Amino acid sequence: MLKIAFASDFHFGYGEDALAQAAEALRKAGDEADVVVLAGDLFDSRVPRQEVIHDAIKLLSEHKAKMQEKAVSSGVKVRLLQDGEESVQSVPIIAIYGTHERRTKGLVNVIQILHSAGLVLNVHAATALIEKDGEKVAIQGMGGMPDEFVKRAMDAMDFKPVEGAVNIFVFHQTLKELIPAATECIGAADLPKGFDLYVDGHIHWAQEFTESGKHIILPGSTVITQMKPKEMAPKGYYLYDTASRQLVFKPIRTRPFVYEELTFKEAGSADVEASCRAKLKEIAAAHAGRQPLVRLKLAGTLAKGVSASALDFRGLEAEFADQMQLFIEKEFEGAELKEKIEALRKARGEQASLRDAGVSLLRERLEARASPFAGDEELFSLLAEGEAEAVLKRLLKK
Ligand SMILES: [Mn+2]
Repeated sequence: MLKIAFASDFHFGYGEDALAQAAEALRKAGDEADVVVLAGDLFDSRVPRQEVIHDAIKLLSEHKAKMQEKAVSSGVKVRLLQDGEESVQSVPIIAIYGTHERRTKGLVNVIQILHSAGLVLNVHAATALIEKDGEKVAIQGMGGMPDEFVKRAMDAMDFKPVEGAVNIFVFHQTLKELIPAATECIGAADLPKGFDLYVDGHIHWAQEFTESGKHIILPGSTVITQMKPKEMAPKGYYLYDTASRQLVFKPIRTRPFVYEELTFKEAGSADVEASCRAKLKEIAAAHAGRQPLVRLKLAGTLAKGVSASALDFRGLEAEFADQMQLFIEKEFEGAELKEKIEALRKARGEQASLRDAGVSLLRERLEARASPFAGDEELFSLLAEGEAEAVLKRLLKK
């Protein structure tokens, strides 16, 4: 019987919690499982700072050593099938790159670096074969990519389950069943057929569901990056027993996150501040000593002559600075244009980095003008990477 843990979206480099909470997930998952699978976005950026890579390497090598030892004593064997070649491996940590780590063709991403360093087994366009006591599990996957190219790439890669094995497909995309507003992304029906379990990173909440006959899990992120109400649900990883085919969600200890909405009616600035203070005191008492993340959304209307932009919360922020990480958001009706633009910018940033948003805007514009550069995926990626020389070469070629 093999036990496999699935975790995702550690986002190393995103604040101090990312490393601590990934460490907690790896420690627990590594103790319970024979193999740990990481479904992308281990890092928060394409070219992480060396300090971030250093911390991640330290953490991964520590857990790899522990898991390797366990694999030897319990007789777990790992092989990698790639480009028609098979190699014996000793790394029980399997990964793909996510949309945050993805780089364009020809450039090296950080998951490839970890693979070359022998810290993870990269199963993008490759298959890890795990064997124990005559039982076989095949794990294959595809790294994260822009939604508009996924369907084509997935069809071209033509993923097939391995005969005689429990088959797991790992990927890192938006699914239209989960985000109905995302129009260009794939749905469960587009996923390769015949796998026993589909593991999707990218989506930051944990969920298990069946769609188009496919059993899909989202391990979710181990860190809060978006401060949406959905992030109040527990963070953790899934543990899969390949014999019983049972899946259990295992929560980890994380910094608490509290999202509260206060709605006002023709309130003056002193009323707003007093209500906020009372609510914050309540939250601070409920999570004493744990420095919760708190997002307070203020809605409704303000009294005549009171402007939302004139409301100053610096005093409140200072008052609670030792007890929580506080974000106060003003969403009063009739909010000024500046605030609306800011909210819009934030909403875009949550879907993709600003750089990605810029690139996808450029792509849309070029397509609308039927430019010869429309649909040139590599050009867009190179632009996003800031590879000026490569961009110039490409432009001169056309
Ligand atoms: Mn992510």
